[in-house]
Amino acid sequence: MDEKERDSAVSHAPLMGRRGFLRAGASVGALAVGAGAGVKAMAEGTPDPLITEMQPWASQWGDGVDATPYGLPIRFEGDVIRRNVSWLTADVVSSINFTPIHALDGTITPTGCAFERHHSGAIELAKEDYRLMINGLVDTPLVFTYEDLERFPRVNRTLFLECAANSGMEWAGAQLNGVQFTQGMIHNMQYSGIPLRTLLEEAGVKPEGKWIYVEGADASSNGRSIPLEKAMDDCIVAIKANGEALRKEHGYPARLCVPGWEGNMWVKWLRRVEVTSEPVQSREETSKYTDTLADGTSRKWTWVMDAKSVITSPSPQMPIRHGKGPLVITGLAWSGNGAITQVDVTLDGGKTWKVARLAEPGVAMALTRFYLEIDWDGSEMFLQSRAHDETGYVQPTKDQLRAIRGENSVYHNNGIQTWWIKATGEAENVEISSPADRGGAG
Ligand SMILES: Nc1nc2c(c(=O)[nH]1)N[C@H]1C(S)=C(S)[C@@H](COP(=O)(O)O)O[C@H]1N2
Ligand SMILES: [Mo]
Repeated sequence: MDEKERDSAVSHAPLMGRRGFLRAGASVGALAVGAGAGVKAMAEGTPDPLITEMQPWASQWGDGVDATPYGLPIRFEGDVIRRNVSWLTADVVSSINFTPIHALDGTITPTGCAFERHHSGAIELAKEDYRLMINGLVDTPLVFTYEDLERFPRVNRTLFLECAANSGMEWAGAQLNGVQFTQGMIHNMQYSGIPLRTLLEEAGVKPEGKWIYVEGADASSNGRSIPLEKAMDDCIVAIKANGEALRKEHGYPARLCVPGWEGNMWVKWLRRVEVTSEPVQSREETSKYTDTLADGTSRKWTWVMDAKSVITSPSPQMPIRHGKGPLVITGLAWSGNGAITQVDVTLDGGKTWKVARLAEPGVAMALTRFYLEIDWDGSEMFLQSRAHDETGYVQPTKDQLRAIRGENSVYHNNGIQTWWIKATGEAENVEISSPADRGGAG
């Protein structure tokens, strides 16, 4: 910027003059009131100093372009962070934190606050030290370096990753007071990577090959068996997320994406893909990530994350502060079986449902944002959302799930969430039996 440009930039605001500001303020206020949003109009005799007085940010230089080579959110947003649940986090290197979904909008999860789950800590693995081996029932066992991976044709795909244990603490009843904790083991990123199929075809899968066993370079290795059909269909070896290198905690320099399937299978720091004739029956698919049913038996190979939705605001961490009148209800919906086609919202605990507005048409295996704008009369509400996906599947109530699964399950809880919105605007995680379960009307 030369001196002349600087002068015009600095003098831009004052040019308008006090009367100009007043007029501008009044008309904006009138518009907003016309829209019913209740924006404080300029009350007579009490001008708003934020409008009428010169503010420091309009009379001083802002930061130069060299101040922040790689930016973080502005300090006023310092509350929008990953959090953990202390009693759940027995040890931080073998634990989990949660995405602040209550405070986000749209569908892409900012990488820096996308939840992390690791079994033996987030490792630091340099690209130069990265090797990906394909072995087992293949014609030619192969080892790829990171540079090798970069030379294969890439795809881009936006996908949600949900930990199978998301909402797992809610099986026996409402427990954690915040959508970050009840549904926050999820993130949604745009991945760039190489179809796993391409790499498997490079090695040549033998006819006896029916499964793959994938493992990571970390101490836990997090090994999982995946049917070859899925591996050849849509799995991706991702080398970028949201346009940039994967973060260390999300598996730098390469991780596996298994669209729509439980997060545990999305092996981070991917080091080996073995083609096998049978599943390996690893720890992660026998003692863990199986679902105990009401009769005490357990079922395994429940890979797909079924359709689910939740209202992110208002919610316990996002109480209504503005009183009655226009209220934006918003949330997220997703399905591991395909695109979300519809989301219903009830204000009265399931007696009556309204169809919410999808911000964009549902994208298969990615998060979908929904909104319902209402005129809140200030009375209490029992807010719930219910997702439908392209297979015709409708998200069940927690009672419907418990009828089959009992209360000893941990994983795959996709039941309908209830927020009790009080007249004060505060919200609480509660459970109510649905009218259908009570045998009542509606
Ligand atoms: N190598 C390796 N991969 C792993 C894990 C791990 O501990 N090690 N955790 C798994 C689990 S249980 C989940 S839910 C997802 C979490 O991915 P994220 O940390 O990107 O959220 O990674 C999976 N992949
Ligand atoms: Mo997980």
